[in-house]
Amino acid sequence: ARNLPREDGAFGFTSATAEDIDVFRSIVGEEGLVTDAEDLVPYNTDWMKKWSGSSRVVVLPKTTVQVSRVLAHCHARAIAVVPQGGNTGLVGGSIPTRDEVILSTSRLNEIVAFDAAGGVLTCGAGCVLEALDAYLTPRGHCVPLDLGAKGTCQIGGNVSTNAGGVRVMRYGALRASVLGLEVVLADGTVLDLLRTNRKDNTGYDLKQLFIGAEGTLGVVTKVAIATPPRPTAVSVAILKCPNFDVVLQLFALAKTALGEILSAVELMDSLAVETAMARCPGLKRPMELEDGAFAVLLETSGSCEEHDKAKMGALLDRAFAAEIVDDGVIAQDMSQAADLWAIREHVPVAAATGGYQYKYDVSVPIPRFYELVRAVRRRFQELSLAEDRAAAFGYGHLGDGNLHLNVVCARKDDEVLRALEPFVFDWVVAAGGSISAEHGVGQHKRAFLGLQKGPEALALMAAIKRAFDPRGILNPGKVLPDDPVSQ
Ligand code: FAD
Ligand code: 2HG
Ligand code: ZN
Repeated sequence: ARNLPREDGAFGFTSATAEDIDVFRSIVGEEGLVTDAEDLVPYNTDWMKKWSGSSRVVVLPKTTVQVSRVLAHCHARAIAVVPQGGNTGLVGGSIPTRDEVILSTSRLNEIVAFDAAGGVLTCGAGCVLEALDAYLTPRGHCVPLDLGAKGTCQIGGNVSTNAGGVRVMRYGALRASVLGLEVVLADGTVLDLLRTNRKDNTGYDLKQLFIGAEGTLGVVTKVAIATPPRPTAVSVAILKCPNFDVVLQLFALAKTALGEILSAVELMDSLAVETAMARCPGLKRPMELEDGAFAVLLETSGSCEEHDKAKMGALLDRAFAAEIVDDGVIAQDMSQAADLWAIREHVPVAAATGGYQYKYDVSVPIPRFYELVRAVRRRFQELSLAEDRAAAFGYGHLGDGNLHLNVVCARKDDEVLRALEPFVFDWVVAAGGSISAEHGVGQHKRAFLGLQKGPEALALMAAIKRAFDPRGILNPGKVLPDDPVSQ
Protein backbone atom coordinates (compact mmCIF):
# COMPACT_ATOMS: atom_id res chain seq x y z
CA ALA A 1 0.00 0.00 0.00
CA ARG A 2 2.79 2.44 -0.83
CA ASN A 3 3.44 4.98 -3.54
CA LEU A 4 0.04 4.89 -5.13
CA PRO A 5 -0.30 7.79 -7.57
CA ARG A 6 -3.35 9.88 -6.70
CA GLU A 7 -5.12 12.22 -9.08
CA ASP A 8 -3.44 15.22 -7.49
CA GLY A 9 -0.02 13.70 -8.17
CA ALA A 10 0.61 12.91 -4.53
CA PHE A 11 1.28 9.35 -3.38
CA GLY A 12 -0.59 7.10 -1.00
CA PHE A 13 -4.23 6.17 -0.50
CA THR A 14 -6.83 8.69 0.52
CA SER A 15 -8.82 8.03 3.69
CA ALA A 16 -12.57 8.29 3.16
CA THR A 17 -13.77 11.65 4.45
CA ALA A 18 -17.22 12.76 5.62
CA GLU A 19 -17.80 14.04 2.07
CA ASP A 20 -16.93 10.65 0.61
CA ILE A 21 -19.34 9.01 3.05
CA ASP A 22 -22.02 11.45 1.86
CA VAL A 23 -21.35 10.30 -1.70
CA PHE A 24 -21.68 6.64 -0.62
CA ARG A 25 -24.93 7.55 1.18
CA SER A 26 -26.28 9.13 -2.00
CA ILE A 27 -25.54 5.86 -3.84
CA VAL A 28 -26.64 3.16 -1.36
CA GLY A 29 -28.92 5.05 1.04
CA GLU A 30 -28.60 5.20 4.82
CA GLU A 31 -29.60 1.52 5.08
CA GLY A 32 -26.58 0.58 2.99
CA LEU A 33 -23.99 2.21 5.28
CA VAL A 34 -22.36 1.22 8.56
CA THR A 35 -20.41 3.96 10.34
CA ASP A 36 -21.16 3.37 14.01
CA ALA A 37 -17.95 2.35 15.82
CA GLU A 38 -19.53 -0.64 17.56
CA ASP A 39 -21.32 -1.88 14.46
CA LEU A 40 -18.04 -1.68 12.52
CA VAL A 41 -16.23 -4.12 14.83
CA PRO A 42 -17.41 -7.40 13.24
CA TYR A 43 -16.48 -6.11 9.78
CA ASN A 44 -13.02 -5.05 10.99
CA THR A 45 -12.25 -8.39 12.67
CA ASP A 46 -11.80 -11.85 11.19
CA TRP A 47 -13.43 -15.09 12.35
CA MET A 48 -10.36 -16.17 14.35
CA LYS A 49 -9.78 -12.68 15.76
CA LYS A 50 -6.25 -12.63 14.36
CA TRP A 51 -6.42 -9.61 12.10
CA SER A 52 -8.10 -6.31 12.67
CA GLY A 53 -8.59 -3.24 10.56
CA SER A 54 -9.67 0.29 11.30
CA SER A 55 -12.15 0.96 8.54
CA ARG A 56 -14.58 3.74 9.39
CA VAL A 57 -17.20 2.85 6.81
CA VAL A 58 -18.84 -0.25 5.39
CA VAL A 59 -20.80 0.20 2.17
CA LEU A 60 -23.47 -2.41 1.37
CA PRO A 61 -24.67 -1.96 -2.21
CA LYS A 62 -27.91 -3.62 -3.28
CA THR A 63 -27.27 -3.65 -7.03
CA THR A 64 -24.42 -3.98 -9.51
CA VAL A 65 -24.95 -0.37 -10.56
CA GLN A 66 -24.43 0.73 -6.96
CA VAL A 67 -21.21 -1.33 -6.74
CA SER A 68 -20.06 0.30 -9.94
CA ARG A 69 -20.77 3.83 -8.69
CA VAL A 70 -19.08 3.19 -5.33
CA LEU A 71 -15.95 1.84 -7.04
CA ALA A 72 -15.87 4.61 -9.65
CA HIS A 73 -15.86 7.14 -6.82
CA CYS A 74 -13.16 5.29 -4.84
CA HIS A 75 -11.06 4.95 -7.97
CA ALA A 76 -11.27 8.64 -8.77
CA ARG A 77 -10.32 9.53 -5.18
CA ALA A 78 -7.70 6.75 -4.70
CA ILE A 79 -9.64 5.31 -1.77
CA ALA A 80 -8.68 1.69 -1.09
CA VAL A 81 -11.50 -0.87 -0.91
CA VAL A 82 -11.72 -4.31 0.72
CA PRO A 83 -14.42 -6.56 -0.76
CA GLN A 84 -16.05 -8.64 1.97
CA GLY A 85 -18.50 -11.54 1.78
CA GLY A 86 -19.35 -13.61 4.84
CA ASN A 87 -16.00 -12.77 6.46
CA THR A 88 -15.21 -16.40 7.23
CA GLY A 89 -11.87 -16.37 5.39
CA LEU A 90 -8.93 -17.80 7.33
CA VAL A 91 -6.02 -15.79 5.88
CA GLY A 92 -7.05 -12.21 6.67
CA GLY A 93 -8.08 -11.42 3.06
CA SER A 94 -11.37 -9.76 3.96
CA ILE A 95 -9.98 -7.53 6.71
CA PRO A 96 -8.59 -4.04 6.02
CA THR A 97 -4.92 -3.55 6.73
CA ARG A 98 -5.78 -0.01 7.88
CA ASP A 99 -8.75 2.27 7.09
CA GLU A 100 -9.86 0.97 3.67
CA VAL A 101 -13.56 1.17 2.81
CA ILE A 102 -15.21 -2.21 3.27
CA LEU A 103 -17.54 -3.13 0.43
CA SER A 104 -19.83 -5.83 1.79
CA THR A 105 -21.74 -7.97 -0.69
CA SER A 106 -24.30 -9.12 1.90
CA ARG A 107 -27.21 -7.31 0.24
CA LEU A 108 -26.41 -8.68 -3.25
CA ASN A 109 -28.33 -11.78 -2.26
CA GLU A 110 -30.88 -12.27 -4.99
CA ILE A 111 -31.45 -15.60 -6.76
CA VAL A 112 -31.63 -14.47 -10.38
CA ALA A 113 -32.56 -17.67 -12.22
CA PHE A 114 -32.47 -21.44 -12.05
CA ASP A 115 -32.44 -23.46 -15.23
CA ALA A 116 -33.70 -26.86 -14.09
CA ALA A 117 -32.92 -28.63 -17.37
CA GLY A 118 -29.33 -27.43 -17.44
CA GLY A 119 -28.90 -27.32 -13.65
CA VAL A 120 -27.53 -23.78 -13.83
CA LEU A 121 -28.08 -21.41 -10.92
CA THR A 122 -27.49 -17.68 -11.38
CA CYS A 123 -27.41 -15.58 -8.23
CA GLY A 124 -26.00 -12.54 -6.48
CA ALA A 125 -22.54 -12.80 -4.91
CA GLY A 126 -24.01 -12.22 -1.45
CA CYS A 127 -26.11 -15.39 -1.36
CA VAL A 128 -25.13 -17.51 1.62
CA LEU A 129 -23.92 -20.97 0.55
CA GLU A 130 -26.34 -22.85 2.81
CA ALA A 131 -29.27 -20.75 1.57
CA LEU A 132 -28.38 -21.70 -2.01
CA ASP A 133 -28.30 -25.37 -1.09
CA ALA A 134 -31.68 -25.02 0.65
CA TYR A 135 -33.08 -23.35 -2.49
CA LEU A 136 -31.77 -26.21 -4.66
CA THR A 137 -32.84 -29.13 -2.42
CA PRO A 138 -36.54 -29.19 -3.37
CA ARG A 139 -35.47 -28.76 -6.99
CA GLY A 140 -33.44 -31.96 -6.85
CA HIS A 141 -30.03 -30.27 -7.12
CA CYS A 142 -27.22 -29.26 -4.77
CA VAL A 143 -24.35 -26.79 -4.72
CA PRO A 144 -21.12 -28.50 -5.79
CA LEU A 145 -19.29 -27.38 -2.67
CA ASP A 146 -19.74 -27.80 1.05
CA LEU A 147 -17.70 -26.43 3.92
CA GLY A 148 -18.02 -25.90 7.64
CA ALA A 149 -18.69 -22.17 7.22
CA LYS A 150 -21.65 -22.77 4.88
CA GLY A 151 -24.11 -20.98 7.18
CA THR A 152 -22.19 -17.69 6.84
CA CYS A 153 -19.88 -17.72 3.79
CA GLN A 154 -21.22 -16.27 0.57
CA ILE A 155 -20.92 -17.61 -2.95
CA GLY A 156 -18.98 -14.50 -4.05
CA GLY A 157 -16.46 -15.16 -1.26
CA ASN A 158 -16.33 -18.84 -2.22
CA VAL A 159 -15.59 -17.93 -5.83
CA SER A 160 -13.03 -15.30 -4.81
CA THR A 161 -11.14 -17.86 -2.72
CA ASN A 162 -11.79 -20.79 -5.10
CA ALA A 163 -13.01 -22.50 -1.95
CA GLY A 164 -12.43 -26.22 -1.52
CA GLY A 165 -14.22 -28.10 1.23
CA VAL A 166 -15.50 -31.63 1.40
CA ARG A 167 -16.96 -32.11 -2.09
CA VAL A 168 -13.82 -31.47 -4.15
CA MET A 169 -13.24 -35.19 -4.57
CA ARG A 170 -16.62 -35.54 -6.25
CA TYR A 171 -17.09 -32.27 -8.14
CA GLY A 172 -13.56 -30.91 -8.50
CA ALA A 173 -12.39 -27.49 -7.40
CA LEU A 174 -15.01 -24.74 -7.47
CA ARG A 175 -13.50 -23.19 -10.60
CA ALA A 176 -14.65 -26.26 -12.54
CA SER A 177 -18.29 -25.49 -11.70
CA VAL A 178 -18.34 -21.73 -12.24
CA LEU A 179 -19.83 -21.06 -15.66
CA GLY A 180 -20.01 -17.30 -15.61
CA LEU A 181 -19.40 -14.21 -13.52
CA GLU A 182 -20.39 -10.59 -13.44
CA VAL A 183 -17.55 -8.52 -12.05
CA VAL A 184 -17.10 -4.81 -11.37
CA LEU A 185 -13.58 -3.63 -12.02
CA ALA A 186 -11.71 -1.14 -9.86
CA ASP A 187 -12.75 1.86 -11.97
CA GLY A 188 -16.43 0.88 -11.91
CA THR A 189 -16.52 -0.87 -15.30
CA VAL A 190 -19.06 -3.69 -15.27
CA LEU A 191 -17.59 -6.78 -16.93
CA ASP A 192 -20.34 -9.10 -18.11
CA LEU A 193 -18.92 -12.63 -18.22
CA LEU A 194 -22.18 -14.11 -16.98
CA ARG A 195 -22.44 -16.99 -19.47
CA THR A 196 -24.34 -20.11 -18.50
CA ASN A 197 -22.99 -22.52 -21.12
CA ARG A 198 -20.85 -25.43 -20.10
CA LYS A 199 -18.63 -24.97 -23.10
CA ASP A 200 -17.23 -21.64 -24.25
CA ASN A 201 -13.89 -21.64 -26.05
CA THR A 202 -13.77 -18.03 -27.14
CA GLY A 203 -10.23 -17.06 -26.28
CA TYR A 204 -8.92 -16.20 -22.83
CA ASP A 205 -11.20 -17.46 -20.08
CA LEU A 206 -11.22 -14.17 -18.18
CA LYS A 207 -13.56 -15.30 -15.43
CA GLN A 208 -10.95 -17.78 -14.23
CA LEU A 209 -8.69 -14.88 -13.26
CA PHE A 210 -11.24 -13.63 -10.74
CA ILE A 211 -11.75 -17.10 -9.25
CA GLY A 212 -9.29 -17.25 -6.37
CA ALA A 213 -8.14 -13.62 -6.85
CA GLU A 214 -9.29 -12.80 -3.30
CA GLY A 215 -10.79 -9.47 -4.28
CA THR A 216 -7.60 -8.03 -5.76
CA LEU A 217 -8.81 -7.83 -9.38
CA GLY A 218 -12.50 -6.92 -9.17
CA VAL A 219 -15.67 -7.30 -7.15
CA VAL A 220 -17.72 -10.34 -8.11
CA THR A 221 -21.38 -9.30 -8.17
CA LYS A 222 -23.11 -12.29 -9.82
CA VAL A 223 -22.26 -15.95 -10.25
CA ALA A 224 -23.60 -18.62 -12.61
CA ILE A 225 -22.79 -22.07 -11.32
CA ALA A 226 -23.41 -25.61 -12.51
CA THR A 227 -25.37 -27.50 -9.86
CA PRO A 228 -25.32 -31.30 -9.96
CA PRO A 229 -28.33 -33.50 -9.28
CA ARG A 230 -28.67 -34.08 -5.55
CA PRO A 231 -27.53 -37.61 -4.66
CA THR A 232 -30.49 -39.61 -3.37
CA ALA A 233 -28.46 -42.20 -1.46
CA VAL A 234 -25.77 -41.03 0.94
CA SER A 235 -23.92 -43.17 3.44
CA VAL A 236 -21.33 -42.07 5.96
CA ALA A 237 -18.94 -44.05 8.13
CA ILE A 238 -16.19 -43.13 10.57
CA LEU A 239 -13.50 -45.76 10.86
CA LYS A 240 -10.58 -46.05 13.22
CA CYS A 241 -7.14 -46.82 11.82
CA PRO A 242 -4.40 -47.64 14.34
CA ASN A 243 -1.66 -45.86 12.39
CA PHE A 244 -1.09 -43.72 9.31
CA ASP A 245 0.27 -46.53 7.12
CA VAL A 246 -3.05 -48.31 7.32
CA VAL A 247 -4.89 -45.04 6.68
CA LEU A 248 -3.20 -45.06 3.27
CA GLN A 249 -4.23 -48.67 2.73
CA LEU A 250 -7.82 -47.84 3.65
CA PHE A 251 -7.79 -44.91 1.23
CA ALA A 252 -6.57 -47.13 -1.60
CA LEU A 253 -9.12 -49.80 -0.76
CA ALA A 254 -11.96 -47.25 -0.55
CA LYS A 255 -11.11 -45.93 -4.00
CA THR A 256 -11.19 -49.35 -5.60
CA ALA A 257 -14.07 -50.84 -3.59
CA LEU A 258 -16.38 -47.81 -3.68
CA GLY A 259 -15.33 -46.49 -7.08
CA GLU A 260 -17.62 -43.84 -8.55
CA ILE A 261 -19.79 -43.46 -5.43
CA LEU A 262 -16.94 -42.43 -3.13
CA SER A 263 -17.60 -38.72 -2.46
CA ALA A 264 -15.45 -37.75 0.55
CA VAL A 265 -12.42 -39.04 2.43
CA GLU A 266 -11.64 -36.92 5.48
CA LEU A 267 -8.98 -37.57 8.08
CA MET A 268 -8.62 -36.51 11.72
CA ASP A 269 -5.84 -37.47 14.08
CA SER A 270 -6.68 -38.40 17.65
CA LEU A 271 -5.81 -34.98 19.05
CA ALA A 272 -8.06 -33.26 16.49
CA VAL A 273 -10.98 -35.48 17.55
CA GLU A 274 -10.24 -35.07 21.26
CA THR A 275 -9.99 -31.29 20.93
CA ALA A 276 -13.37 -31.18 19.19
CA MET A 277 -14.91 -33.48 21.83
CA ALA A 278 -13.50 -31.46 24.71
CA ARG A 279 -14.36 -28.01 23.39
CA CYS A 280 -17.63 -28.51 21.52
CA PRO A 281 -20.41 -29.76 23.78
CA GLY A 282 -23.09 -31.82 22.07
CA LEU A 283 -20.84 -33.83 19.76
CA LYS A 284 -21.48 -37.57 19.96
CA ARG A 285 -18.34 -39.67 20.36
CA PRO A 286 -18.44 -42.45 17.75
CA MET A 287 -15.69 -44.57 19.32
CA GLU A 288 -12.64 -44.43 21.54
CA LEU A 289 -9.52 -43.27 19.73
CA GLU A 290 -6.24 -43.91 21.47
CA ASP A 291 -3.26 -41.60 21.09
CA GLY A 292 -1.70 -42.00 17.68
CA ALA A 293 -4.81 -43.50 16.03
CA PHE A 294 -6.73 -41.85 13.20
CA ALA A 295 -10.40 -41.40 12.36
CA VAL A 296 -11.27 -41.61 8.67
CA LEU A 297 -14.65 -40.32 7.54
CA LEU A 298 -15.86 -41.95 4.35
CA GLU A 299 -18.90 -40.79 2.44
CA THR A 300 -20.59 -42.30 -0.57
CA SER A 301 -23.14 -40.47 -2.70
CA GLY A 302 -25.14 -42.21 -5.34
CA SER A 303 -28.61 -42.97 -6.55
CA CYS A 304 -29.35 -46.51 -5.34
CA GLU A 305 -29.36 -46.99 -1.58
CA GLU A 306 -29.27 -50.77 -1.70
CA HIS A 307 -26.33 -50.87 -4.10
CA ASP A 308 -24.37 -48.19 -2.23
CA LYS A 309 -24.96 -49.77 1.20
CA ALA A 310 -23.84 -53.15 -0.14
CA LYS A 311 -20.63 -51.59 -1.47
CA MET A 312 -19.92 -49.80 1.82
CA GLY A 313 -20.64 -53.03 3.74
CA ALA A 314 -18.26 -55.00 1.53
CA LEU A 315 -15.55 -52.39 2.00
CA LEU A 316 -15.90 -52.58 5.78
CA ASP A 317 -15.74 -56.38 5.72
CA ARG A 318 -12.52 -56.27 3.72
CA ALA A 319 -11.00 -53.50 5.85
CA PHE A 320 -11.71 -55.31 9.14
CA ALA A 321 -10.50 -58.64 7.72
CA ALA A 322 -7.23 -57.05 6.60
CA GLU A 323 -6.88 -55.36 10.03
CA ILE A 324 -6.67 -51.97 8.36
CA VAL A 325 -9.54 -50.83 10.54
CA ASP A 326 -10.18 -51.94 14.11
CA ASP A 327 -13.31 -50.01 15.04
CA GLY A 328 -15.92 -47.92 13.33
CA VAL A 329 -19.44 -46.63 13.05
CA ILE A 330 -21.66 -46.58 9.99
CA ALA A 331 -24.53 -44.09 10.09
CA GLN A 332 -27.94 -45.76 10.03
CA ASP A 333 -29.81 -42.65 8.91
CA MET A 334 -29.28 -39.06 7.84
CA SER A 335 -29.38 -37.77 11.39
CA GLN A 336 -26.53 -40.10 12.41
CA ALA A 337 -24.67 -39.14 9.26
CA ALA A 338 -25.00 -35.49 10.30
CA ASP A 339 -23.66 -36.37 13.77
CA LEU A 340 -20.57 -37.94 12.20
CA TRP A 341 -20.01 -34.99 9.88
CA ALA A 342 -20.46 -32.63 12.86
CA ILE A 343 -17.32 -34.02 14.49
CA ARG A 344 -15.24 -33.25 11.41
CA GLU A 345 -16.81 -29.81 10.90
CA HIS A 346 -16.24 -28.84 14.54
CA VAL A 347 -12.48 -29.38 14.52
CA PRO A 348 -11.74 -25.81 13.26
CA VAL A 349 -14.42 -24.45 15.58
CA ALA A 350 -12.75 -26.24 18.50
CA ALA A 351 -9.35 -24.84 17.53
CA ALA A 352 -10.84 -21.35 17.60
CA THR A 353 -12.46 -21.84 21.00
CA GLY A 354 -10.33 -20.38 23.76
CA GLY A 355 -6.67 -19.49 23.49
CA TYR A 356 -4.93 -18.77 20.22
CA GLN A 357 -4.26 -20.80 17.09
CA TYR A 358 -1.87 -21.04 14.18
CA LYS A 359 -3.29 -22.58 11.03
CA TYR A 360 -1.61 -24.03 7.95
CA ASP A 361 -3.67 -25.16 5.00
CA VAL A 362 -1.31 -27.01 2.70
CA SER A 363 -1.19 -29.44 -0.20
CA VAL A 364 1.15 -32.37 0.24
CA PRO A 365 1.73 -35.57 -1.70
CA ILE A 366 -0.75 -38.07 -0.24
CA PRO A 367 1.86 -40.62 0.97
CA ARG A 368 3.45 -37.78 3.02
CA PHE A 369 0.11 -36.37 4.19
CA TYR A 370 0.83 -36.66 7.91
CA GLU A 371 4.59 -36.16 7.96
CA LEU A 372 4.41 -32.42 8.49
CA VAL A 373 2.45 -32.82 11.73
CA ARG A 374 5.17 -35.11 13.05
CA ALA A 375 7.90 -32.77 11.85
CA VAL A 376 6.29 -29.86 13.69
CA ARG A 377 5.89 -31.88 16.89
CA ARG A 378 9.55 -32.89 16.69
CA ARG A 379 10.54 -29.28 16.18
CA PHE A 380 8.55 -28.19 19.22
CA GLN A 381 10.32 -30.87 21.26
CA GLU A 382 13.73 -29.77 20.02
CA LEU A 383 12.87 -26.21 20.97
CA SER A 384 11.51 -27.34 24.36
CA LEU A 385 8.03 -26.09 23.57
CA ALA A 386 5.84 -28.35 25.68
CA GLU A 387 2.53 -29.72 24.42
CA ASP A 388 0.55 -27.66 26.91
CA ARG A 389 2.14 -24.59 25.35
CA ALA A 390 1.75 -25.56 21.69
CA ALA A 391 -0.30 -28.60 20.66
CA ALA A 392 -0.15 -29.57 16.99
CA PHE A 393 -2.78 -31.69 15.32
CA GLY A 394 -3.62 -32.63 11.76
CA TYR A 395 -6.81 -33.23 9.86
CA GLY A 396 -8.23 -32.43 6.47
CA HIS A 397 -9.22 -33.53 3.04
CA LEU A 398 -7.13 -36.68 2.60
CA GLY A 399 -8.81 -37.38 -0.72
CA ASP A 400 -7.40 -34.12 -2.12
CA GLY A 401 -3.99 -34.25 -0.41
CA ASN A 402 -5.02 -31.17 1.61
CA LEU A 403 -3.73 -31.21 5.18
CA HIS A 404 -4.88 -28.75 7.84
CA LEU A 405 -2.21 -28.38 10.48
CA ASN A 406 -3.54 -26.51 13.50
CA VAL A 407 -1.45 -25.49 16.49
CA VAL A 408 -3.39 -24.42 19.54
CA CYS A 409 -1.82 -22.35 22.28
CA ALA A 410 -3.08 -20.79 25.48
CA ARG A 411 -2.30 -17.35 24.06
CA LYS A 412 -0.58 -15.60 21.17
CA ASP A 413 2.98 -16.83 21.37
CA ASP A 414 5.71 -15.30 19.20
CA GLU A 415 8.18 -18.06 19.99
CA VAL A 416 5.74 -20.66 18.69
CA LEU A 417 5.17 -18.56 15.60
CA ARG A 418 8.92 -18.30 14.99
CA ALA A 419 9.15 -22.08 15.31
CA LEU A 420 6.42 -22.50 12.70
CA GLU A 421 7.26 -19.89 10.07
CA PRO A 422 8.96 -20.18 7.67
CA PHE A 423 9.62 -23.79 8.77
CA VAL A 424 6.21 -25.09 7.68
CA PHE A 425 6.28 -23.29 4.33
CA ASP A 426 9.85 -24.40 3.58
CA TRP A 427 8.91 -27.98 4.44
CA VAL A 428 5.86 -27.92 2.16
CA VAL A 429 7.73 -26.42 -0.78
CA ALA A 430 10.57 -28.94 -0.38
CA ALA A 431 7.97 -31.73 -0.35
CA GLY A 432 6.55 -30.49 -3.64
CA GLY A 433 3.31 -29.23 -2.11
CA SER A 434 1.52 -25.89 -2.00
CA ILE A 435 1.63 -23.38 0.86
CA SER A 436 -2.05 -22.68 0.28
CA ALA A 437 -4.30 -25.55 -0.76
CA GLU A 438 -7.74 -23.94 -0.46
CA HIS A 439 -7.84 -20.95 1.92
CA GLY A 440 -5.84 -18.53 -0.24
CA VAL A 441 -2.99 -16.15 0.52
CA GLY A 442 -4.64 -13.07 2.04
CA GLN A 443 -2.45 -11.23 4.52
CA HIS A 444 -1.04 -14.35 6.12
CA LYS A 445 0.96 -15.86 3.27
CA ARG A 446 1.78 -12.94 0.98
CA ALA A 447 5.33 -12.64 2.31
CA PHE A 448 5.91 -16.33 1.56
CA LEU A 449 4.47 -16.43 -1.96
CA GLY A 450 7.97 -16.17 -3.43
CA LEU A 451 8.76 -19.59 -1.95
CA GLN A 452 6.09 -21.08 -4.16
CA LYS A 453 6.16 -18.98 -7.31
CA GLY A 454 9.20 -17.90 -9.26
CA PRO A 455 10.03 -14.27 -10.13
CA GLU A 456 8.63 -14.66 -13.66
CA ALA A 457 5.26 -15.82 -12.33
CA LEU A 458 5.17 -13.08 -9.68
CA ALA A 459 6.01 -10.42 -12.29
CA LEU A 460 3.17 -11.67 -14.47
CA MET A 461 0.79 -11.60 -11.52
CA ALA A 462 1.83 -8.01 -10.80
CA ALA A 463 1.29 -7.08 -14.47
CA ILE A 464 -2.20 -8.62 -14.38
CA LYS A 465 -2.96 -6.68 -11.21
CA ARG A 466 -1.86 -3.41 -12.85
CA ALA A 467 -3.94 -4.14 -15.96
CA PHE A 468 -7.12 -4.72 -13.93
CA ASP A 469 -6.54 -2.22 -11.14
CA PRO A 470 -4.04 0.42 -12.28
CA ARG A 471 -4.35 2.49 -9.11
CA GLY A 472 -4.10 -0.55 -6.84
CA ILE A 473 -7.20 0.33 -4.81
CA LEU A 474 -8.60 -3.23 -4.60
CA ASN A 475 -7.57 -5.10 -1.48
CA PRO A 476 -4.05 -3.68 -1.08
CA GLY A 477 -1.70 -5.63 1.16
CA LYS A 478 -3.19 -8.96 0.12
CA VAL A 479 -1.99 -11.88 -2.02
CA LEU A 480 0.87 -10.18 -3.92
CA PRO A 481 4.13 -9.95 -1.96
CA ASP A 482 4.66 -6.33 -3.03
CA ASP A 483 2.33 -3.57 -4.00
CA PRO A 484 2.70 -3.75 -7.79
CA VAL A 485 1.54 -0.20 -8.31
CA SER A 486 4.69 1.07 -6.64
CA GLN A 487 6.99 -0.80 -9.01
P1 FAD B 1 -14.70 -13.55 2.95
O1 FAD B 1 -14.01 -14.14 4.11
O2 FAD B 1 -15.58 -12.40 3.21
O3 FAD B 1 -13.60 -13.12 1.85
C1 FAD B 1 -12.61 -13.99 1.44
C2 FAD B 1 -11.75 -13.30 0.35
O4 FAD B 1 -12.53 -13.08 -0.82
C3 FAD B 1 -11.25 -11.92 0.76
O5 FAD B 1 -10.00 -11.71 0.17
C4 FAD B 1 -12.27 -10.97 0.17
O6 FAD B 1 -11.72 -9.70 -0.10
C5 FAD B 1 -12.67 -11.68 -1.09
N1 FAD B 1 -14.08 -11.51 -1.49
C6 FAD B 1 -15.19 -11.86 -0.80
N2 FAD B 1 -16.28 -11.62 -1.55
C7 FAD B 1 -15.86 -11.09 -2.72
C8 FAD B 1 -16.52 -10.65 -3.91
N3 FAD B 1 -17.83 -10.71 -4.05
N4 FAD B 1 -15.76 -10.17 -4.93
C9 FAD B 1 -14.40 -10.13 -4.83
N5 FAD B 1 -13.74 -10.52 -3.73
C10 FAD B 1 -14.46 -11.02 -2.69
N6 FAD B 1 -12.44 -22.85 3.12
C11 FAD B 1 -12.27 -23.88 2.26
O7 FAD B 1 -11.78 -23.67 1.14
N7 FAD B 1 -12.63 -25.16 2.61
C12 FAD B 1 -13.17 -25.45 3.82
O8 FAD B 1 -13.45 -26.60 4.11
C13 FAD B 1 -13.37 -24.37 4.74
N8 FAD B 1 -13.93 -24.61 5.94
C14 FAD B 1 -14.08 -23.56 6.81
C15 FAD B 1 -14.66 -23.83 8.05
C16 FAD B 1 -14.81 -22.79 8.96
C17 FAD B 1 -15.43 -23.08 10.30
C18 FAD B 1 -14.40 -21.48 8.62
C19 FAD B 1 -14.59 -20.34 9.57
C20 FAD B 1 -13.85 -21.22 7.39
C21 FAD B 1 -13.68 -22.25 6.47
N9 FAD B 1 -13.12 -22.03 5.21
C22 FAD B 1 -12.97 -23.07 4.34
C23 FAD B 1 -12.65 -20.69 4.83
C24 FAD B 1 -13.76 -19.78 4.25
O9 FAD B 1 -15.01 -20.16 4.69
C25 FAD B 1 -13.73 -19.79 2.73
O10 FAD B 1 -12.55 -19.20 2.29
C26 FAD B 1 -14.91 -19.05 2.09
O11 FAD B 1 -14.90 -19.32 0.69
C27 FAD B 1 -14.89 -17.56 2.30
O12 FAD B 1 -16.15 -17.00 1.93
P2 FAD B 1 -16.65 -15.63 2.59
O13 FAD B 1 -17.91 -15.23 1.91
O14 FAD B 1 -16.70 -15.71 4.05
O15 FAD B 1 -15.48 -14.65 2.12
C1 2HG C 1 -11.78 -27.40 7.17
O1 2HG C 1 -11.55 -28.22 6.28
C2 2HG C 1 -11.48 -25.96 6.92
O2 2HG C 1 -12.34 -27.72 8.23
C3 2HG C 1 -10.79 -25.26 8.07
O3 2HG C 1 -10.81 -25.78 5.72
C4 2HG C 1 -9.42 -25.78 8.35
O4 2HG C 1 -9.33 -24.29 10.18
C5 2HG C 1 -8.68 -25.03 9.46
O5 2HG C 1 -7.48 -25.19 9.58
ZN1 ZN D 1 -10.55 -27.54 4.60
